[in-house]
Amino acid sequence: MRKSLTQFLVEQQRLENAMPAQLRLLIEVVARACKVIGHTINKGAITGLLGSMNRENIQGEVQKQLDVISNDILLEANEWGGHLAALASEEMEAIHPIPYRLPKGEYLLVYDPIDGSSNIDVNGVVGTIFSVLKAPENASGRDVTEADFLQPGSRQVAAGYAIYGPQTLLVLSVGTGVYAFSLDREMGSWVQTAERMTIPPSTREFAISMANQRFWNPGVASYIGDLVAGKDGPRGADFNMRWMGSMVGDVHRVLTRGGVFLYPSDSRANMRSGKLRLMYEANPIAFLVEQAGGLATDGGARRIMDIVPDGLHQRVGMVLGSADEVSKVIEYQKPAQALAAP
Ligand code: P6P
Repeated sequence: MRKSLTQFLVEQQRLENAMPAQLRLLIEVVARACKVIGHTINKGAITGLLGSMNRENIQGEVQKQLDVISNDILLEANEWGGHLAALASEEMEAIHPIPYRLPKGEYLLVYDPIDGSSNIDVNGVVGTIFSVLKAPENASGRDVTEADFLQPGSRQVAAGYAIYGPQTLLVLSVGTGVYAFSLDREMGSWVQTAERMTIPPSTREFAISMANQRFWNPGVASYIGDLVAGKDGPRGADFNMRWMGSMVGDVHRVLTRGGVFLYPSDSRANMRSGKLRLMYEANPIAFLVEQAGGLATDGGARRIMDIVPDGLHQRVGMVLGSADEVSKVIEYQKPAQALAAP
């Protein structure tokens, strides 16, 4: 009999660093909301919910109907439980404090309701990414502010994603390794199908959008050039490339079989700080990647989870995955480095 998500969480409560009841409720509520989001996306064409709104989000990106609907699903699912002090989302410019009429809790939830939403209309893989922080001690007696969210990723107490693909999976860590749960649609429940997922330290597979090649810094250009050169090149081995246009999809492949994923900052005016958002994309993914034995940096030697955010929607360059390969990317970033062969 496979373990349910509830059984997993109860077991986590029995560990020495017992999971607090509010955190357990938070994860169960988010997991339930992801079931609803997955179902809503799955029926998108039938219910006429594909396509875009005629408005943009804070990122200046055209919002899909399902971006807004999924944002509200997570908002409504989490407001009543008394486990959160506030929420924040890619789809909302400001933070969303828990209304005064409802009980407030100790946690902050930051999420991207649908990552990769440009893939929705073409039936591509998309996902929901979430990050959990503790509200500052002194926040209990006052209104929560955006500044309370601006904590480095190393302060996360839990993180995860749901991935809506051929399978609907919930991949989660509460700091004791990475676990995956598959949605059993007949029972409507999450059942554990992977435990302590581990990223192999080396890989022959990379993920980057080659369309941006002319904008990369010399280190990235040289690193990717050597991968593409294959066995006749400096690396002495052939590499394979995958790019899903949905970070959750690429990251799940890396967590499952290794690889290196790169979305570096580049010379474009709007990409000098990178594309991915630190608080609700880079940090939760970095938490999972490190829990699985991988590395996650800003493309250089700066660890994603060491970055102190200066804004809720701050962007960052990102390189993550198999530790040996991420270390190589860092090596290539060193100025005018005469790089050793493999
Ligand atoms: P591009 C989705 O919008 C996202 O933030 C990530 O999920 C994905 O890896 C990346 O952007 C895709 O970016 O420039 O290839 O469209």
